[in-house]
Amino acid sequence: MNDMSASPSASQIHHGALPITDARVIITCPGRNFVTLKITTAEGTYGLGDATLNGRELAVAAYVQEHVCPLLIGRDAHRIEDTWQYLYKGAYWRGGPVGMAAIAAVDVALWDIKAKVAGLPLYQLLGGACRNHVTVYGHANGETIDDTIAEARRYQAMGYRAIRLQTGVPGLASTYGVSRDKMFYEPADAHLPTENVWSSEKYLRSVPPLFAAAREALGWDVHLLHDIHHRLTPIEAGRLGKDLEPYRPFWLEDATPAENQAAFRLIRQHTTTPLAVGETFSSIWNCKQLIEEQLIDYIRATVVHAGGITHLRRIAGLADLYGVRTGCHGATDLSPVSMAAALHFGLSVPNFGIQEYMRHTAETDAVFPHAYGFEGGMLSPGEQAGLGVDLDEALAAQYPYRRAYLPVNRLEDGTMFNW
Ligand code: EZ4
Ligand code: CO
Repeated sequence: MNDMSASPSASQIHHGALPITDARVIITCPGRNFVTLKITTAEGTYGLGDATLNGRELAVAAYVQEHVCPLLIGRDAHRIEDTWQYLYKGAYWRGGPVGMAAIAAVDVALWDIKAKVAGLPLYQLLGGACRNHVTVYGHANGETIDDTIAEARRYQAMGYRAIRLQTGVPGLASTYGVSRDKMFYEPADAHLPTENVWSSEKYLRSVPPLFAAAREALGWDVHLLHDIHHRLTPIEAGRLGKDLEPYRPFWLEDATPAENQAAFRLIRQHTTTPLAVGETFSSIWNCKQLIEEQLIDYIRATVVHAGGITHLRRIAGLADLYGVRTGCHGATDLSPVSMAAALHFGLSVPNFGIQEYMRHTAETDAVFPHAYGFEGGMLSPGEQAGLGVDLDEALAAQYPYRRAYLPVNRLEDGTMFNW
């Protein structure tokens, strides 16, 4: 019999179902913009999902509020995988950073709800802890090599076992990733984009001396990382990787743009320095070749920008087959909701590598009270049921949205960069 009216539907409510009764977007700017989805169920349990896309926040807010929230009302909050498939495949226009951040927000909010209903911290639903804590790396940066090393020592004193080093490039007025405010660096800095001047030649000369001095000063028992922010060609990145080999960096991050995944073959041919990429990726399709050809060592895709916990687990599963470990993005534009999700994920995934951790300001932490905490270079998600993060809506309302952009780069002759 082919009775269409009797075909099963995802929105049908079964025994034990938990109907979604409300879904809405909350935008707040406690120093920087955050977009949060709050999903509430019939029995009052609610979950939070982060939908922040740095510099394009309102596009995702509108996508979620106008196009996704109407689809959620009445659905069973427990059907996480089916909801993911419905939003991804049902959109017809699949993927993309805006759409995948929107799906991520729903996915994380539903995991939060399921774990709260179960009365367990989320990592328990993901298979339980695979390790005791989540090792994180912090950012030490300074105008000069000496400043950067002084900062790195401060991070060591705070207990960090892994530190990303960025230093000003002599001859360039400003360098992305190098800030005046040390603890709370915020790259989205202006009402209209700041324009930085870039020179790969000057930059390439500046990094090996930084690493030489850092090993001399800090020794070998600390992991040292470096972020290129997609600013080199593959062959330039190959050279930098080779130049840094004697100092054994933990990884070189975002060496070159990865729209063309095969570009990493060229880097790989020239250096044994481990490679990490993927903070801007939105799906498994952005890293399939990178992983299958073992062109990278760490995949940096995050919960918020790559389709939530459900999709990030899929990426990690593929990566595990090829010896690629996770190294998730964890900058300040990922709200505490995403940071908590990253910690539950990181604690439970077998092929965890390292987690980035840039601290949020006290204002942000007050808007998003949370159970996770830092100790001895490690983060732990805490034992609260769910994600262990809340949103103080009254406080959030005191910080209205402010337009802000990431800087752009031009070469010394004015050419728009990155290549
Ligand atoms: O440029 O989060 O590794 N961290 C980084 C960050 C990113 C910003 C972009 O939104 O590269 O500083
Ligand atoms: Co980065």
